[in-house]
Amino acid sequence: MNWTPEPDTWRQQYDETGYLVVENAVEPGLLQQMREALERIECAVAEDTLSPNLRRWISLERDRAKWVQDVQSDSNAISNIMELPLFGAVFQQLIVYPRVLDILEALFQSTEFAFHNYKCICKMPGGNAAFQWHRDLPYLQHTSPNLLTCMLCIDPMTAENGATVVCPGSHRIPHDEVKDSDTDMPASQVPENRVTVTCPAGSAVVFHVNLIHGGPPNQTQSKRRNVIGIWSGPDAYPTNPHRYVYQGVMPRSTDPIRQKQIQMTFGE
Ligand SMILES: O=C(O)CCC(=O)C(=O)O
Repeated sequence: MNWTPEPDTWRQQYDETGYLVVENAVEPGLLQQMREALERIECAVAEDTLSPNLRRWISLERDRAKWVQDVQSDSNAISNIMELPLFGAVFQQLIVYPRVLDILEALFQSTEFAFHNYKCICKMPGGNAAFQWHRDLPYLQHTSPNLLTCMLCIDPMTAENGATVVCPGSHRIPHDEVKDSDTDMPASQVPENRVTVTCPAGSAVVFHVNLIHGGPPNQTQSKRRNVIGIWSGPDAYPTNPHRYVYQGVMPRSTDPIRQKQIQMTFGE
């Protein structure tokens, strides 16, 4: 499938609403490899064959139920896989995947953006993994809000399977007005202008980390999985002690030392 970057159109759409959907952002072959890798992780969890070093990054529905208000579940379905690049080469190479980098470069309007982390949010059949309304920024703790969330849809997103719901324009808030409690916002505080983002598998859904979003549970018998990346812009540095694997690499940087780092790390 041909890929024609449309930086001006992307930027314009993103500027208007704080989010952007780009179909075919992941080629079918790569999508298939990611699905297979995720299936292998699922099997290994079910068979309890993952090493503890990897197993520690996986939460099940029943784990999630312990820390999310009003969610009850005893399901052993996977809910979240953190530190995805540790789980296979396909997820490491996703850090330097050109189509995604084209979109990020257009939205940051810079080559000097950095990788933060990749995780996979799974809404499995029978699960009740609704996502409360929230902004991503308070989780991230950076010097500026110039960060993007880039969700890569492994499966189609539909209203029935728990597609992410966004509030267009809600990202326009001064940095110092974003509250720690914005990680869990009561529906009464959320603007009525809400859009359910439906799109085919292989789409990228990219949004500003201050965009209010959430999502209902999956009510179908099919899986709904998103590989979610966070990326930081040139003026956004972390202010907490946590670091993810590969955090800080800059796959589009024009700095020769950064390019050498990418080449030595990912062989590009
Ligand atoms: O997967 C989704 O629909 C939303 C996930 C999300 O909001 C998050 O990980 O912050």
